[in-house]
Order: sequence, then C-alpha cells, then structure tokens
Amino acid sequence: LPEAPSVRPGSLAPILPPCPDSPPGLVGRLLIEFTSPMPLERVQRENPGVLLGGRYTPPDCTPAQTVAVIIPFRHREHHLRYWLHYLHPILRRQRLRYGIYVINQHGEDTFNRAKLLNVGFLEALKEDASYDCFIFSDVDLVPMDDRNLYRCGDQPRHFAIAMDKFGFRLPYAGYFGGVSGLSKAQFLRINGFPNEYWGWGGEDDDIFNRISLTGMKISRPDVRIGRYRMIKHDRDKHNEPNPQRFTKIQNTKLTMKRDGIGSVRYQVLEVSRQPLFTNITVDIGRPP
Ligand code: UDH
Repeated sequence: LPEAPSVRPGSLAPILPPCPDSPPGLVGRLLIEFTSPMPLERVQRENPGVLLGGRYTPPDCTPAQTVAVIIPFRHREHHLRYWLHYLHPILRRQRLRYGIYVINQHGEDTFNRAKLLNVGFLEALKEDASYDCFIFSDVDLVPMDDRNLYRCGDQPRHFAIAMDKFGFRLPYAGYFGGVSGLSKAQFLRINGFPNEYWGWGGEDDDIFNRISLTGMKISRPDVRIGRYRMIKHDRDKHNEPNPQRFTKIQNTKLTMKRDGIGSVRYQVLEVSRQPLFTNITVDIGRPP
C-alpha cells in the first residue's frame, strides 16, 4: 500500500516537500508567435489553476520564494493577453508561487516605466507581505525557453539578455532592460528604482548603475537560454525618447540616495483582481 502523505498537526493539509532546484517537466525551447488574436477567455480556460488576481501556488511542493511579477503598463491590452497566455504555463512549470501585478499608468501624461515599477513593488507587498522576489517585466517580452527561471538569487538577475530585436545578443555589456529580477533585500539596498525618468530610455541604465555602485553584480542565464521574442509595435504616444537621459545616467551616484523607493509619491485609483492578474491603476503625476 502507498504510504499516506504526512499531515501537519492540527491541519488537514499534507506537508509538501520543497520544490526542486531544477523543476522537472520543463520543456526547454518554446515556439512563440504573435499571429492569431488571443482572447482572454481562452487564456482563462487554459489556466484553471490560476487563482483570482493571477495568483498561483504549486500543488505538489513548497517553493523557497514568493515571486511578484510587476508589469509597467498603459494601453497594451493585446500584448498583455499574449503575455498571460505564454507566461502562466511557463511559471507554473517552473514551480513558482507567484502573483501578477499590472501597474497601469492613469491619464495621458508622459509614461514613466521605473516609477511604475516602484509602485508595483510597494503595492504587491501590500497585497502579500510574503513576497521576497520581484520580477520586473515589460508587457511585450516573452521568453523562448522555460529554463530561464523567474526567480531571485544572491545577485540581481537580468533575464532578457538575447532578444530577437537585438539579434539574440546583449546590445551592450551594461544592458539591464526588458526583464529583470531583484530580491526584496537587493531592491531596498539600491533604494529601488529612479522616479525621475519621464519618457523612453535611461532608467534601466540608472538601475544598472545603482547595482554596480552598491557593489553587486548582475547575474545572467546562458545566452542560449535567455532568448526572447518581443511583440512588434510602433512607438507609443507620450513615451518619446527622454533627451535628459544621457546626463541623468552620469549622476546616479548623486541622485540615488534621494530619488528612489524611499521618495516615491503616487495615488492608487483602483485595485482590481482579475482572473489572470491584478490590475492597479495609479496616478504617478507628471514631469516637472
Ligand atoms: N509601456 C506601456 N505603454 C506605453 C509605453 C510603455 O505599457 O505607452 C510599457 C510596456 O510594458 C513596454 C515597456 O513599457 O513593454 C517598455 O516600453 P517600450 O516597449 O516602448 O520600449 P521598447 O524599448 O520600444 O521596447 C521602444 C519603441 C520602439 C519603436 C520601434 C518602432 N519600430
């Protein structure tokens, strides 16, 4: 007879073993395409194990970390449907305990990616104080290999190292854009991300500088595994290249102490728990 699973005293829930370091059941290289439209109902139907708000816990093991995936967002609904379609099954196969947070910038003022990510860090922790790993992902980036594990390590992690649009190579040594991950402690150590990069560009280099200046090193997957497809799109309105970015990234050392997670000001307008993600609409103000 098979042995009955052990049960915690005073509870009917079986004690689950720790999730393995290398999850079994990964498939490796994936076929990713963005051709046929992706209805949300289909994504929902195909992910019955995902709970309201986009929460998931493996049924068969206890993960070492709890991962909040933070997505900066405005007017990219059809990208989000592809992202959810591909990422939920990948994260599930990776045996992660996770939640998905879409941080939606309210209004039509200039976009501010890094400030939205700061908001995501704080708001995810308000939802669940046990988050200890934060993955920051653009909505248009889908990994092409599920061995690219969305979890945190002893150094900040850069995941999107080989995007199709850059010929599947790192565009420059200090590139930290697209998809990155920091533990709660690593994030706090760099005072989070800058709030003062309005418009496109520079904020990822500022984050790279913060990491270097605090003596940490970027960890990256193998270039054959860190491959990504980006959903092709035109430049968004109200996210023009920021002409100040070149001078700002020269000054990270001076600005990072006063500008970061310790100084972020915003107003949450709505928190809505959808079947596959939590949407947080936020007023982050506008450039001075
Ligand atoms: N984002 C939005 N809405 C916006 C702007 C940005 O959701 O209006 C988010 C989204 O998660 C996006 C991320 O911020 O993936 C980064 O912005 P981006 O996709 O504009 O940046 P990227 O460098 O593209 O990927 C730059 C414009 C490319 C124009 C190419 C024309 N061929």
